[in-house]
Amino acid sequence: MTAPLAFSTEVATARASGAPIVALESTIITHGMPWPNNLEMARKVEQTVRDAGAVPATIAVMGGQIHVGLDDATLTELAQAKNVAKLSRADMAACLATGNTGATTVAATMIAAHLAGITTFATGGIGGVHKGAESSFDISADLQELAQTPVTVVCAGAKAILDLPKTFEVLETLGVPVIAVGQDVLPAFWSRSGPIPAPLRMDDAATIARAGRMRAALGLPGGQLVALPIPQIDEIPADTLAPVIAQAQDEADSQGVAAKSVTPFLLNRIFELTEGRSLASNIALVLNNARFAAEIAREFSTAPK
Ligand code: PSU
Repeated sequence: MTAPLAFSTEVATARASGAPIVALESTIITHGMPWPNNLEMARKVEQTVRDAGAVPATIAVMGGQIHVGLDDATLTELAQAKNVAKLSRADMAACLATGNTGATTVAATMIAAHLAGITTFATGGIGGVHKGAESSFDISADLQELAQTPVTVVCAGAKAILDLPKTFEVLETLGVPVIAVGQDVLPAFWSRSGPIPAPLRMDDAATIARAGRMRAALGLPGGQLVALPIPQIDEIPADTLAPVIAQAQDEADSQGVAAKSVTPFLLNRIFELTEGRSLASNIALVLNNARFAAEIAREFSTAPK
């Protein structure tokens, strides 16, 4: 049995010619943003990748296949679909076996991208260690995936709803290179900077691609996490957001929100409490990440093998 991959025409053509491809996830569409902003974001992010000289491959599970690249009709259908599963490493094969529809998180998108030979992936923010994890044990499978699957993931940091110091401690323990772009502190998703020093700093796409190839040459498993700060005009300062995040977290705790529902619940409450400002920032940072991921993908594709 081989992995059931289904490529869009655009992605199949890019694979045949060795053109750079950027993987994109679908949980951000189905669970991370409200309709119809989610579809608008998904289309814009694909166009941003094209404008930057690479081919977008949005990934989702449908009809027993891992779709790598979605046409506009499928993207539109997915963006409006209800009860879509949120897939990570644990449930991807089960979703394929049952023929259900599933959106891929960072972890599942990395698995699919690697199967498809795609080196670079753009998202908004990875999952991580949730606040209160010392009693809930809620740690995203995204972190383990970064430790074992060789894909370079471009994000704007881990989402600021998480316990950021613990998230980066775990990444360090797992041996994941965490690279801040152009600054010495890690960006914090909606905000350009946070209190955590960057473990590594690189200022250009070529160096990041070279480091990725070097990791493979050393026989080290796993990927790289690239943390690109949100553009200044789109950021929400961390101290403006802190009380909003705290309120959303309190509500999640008192309502007993757990497991896979925590991140979508918090993102939605922060959207409501900021009257949409958090969503505008989230979209801006995803577009910024997509553009930089396309640059990295181009560096990977032009480098001598
Ligand atoms: N980036 C965003 N919004 C999102 C996500 C990323 O801007 O909703 C998704 C990704 O799919 C990531 C998931 O894998 O959030 C993390 O979920 P959890 O904390 O349940 O692991």
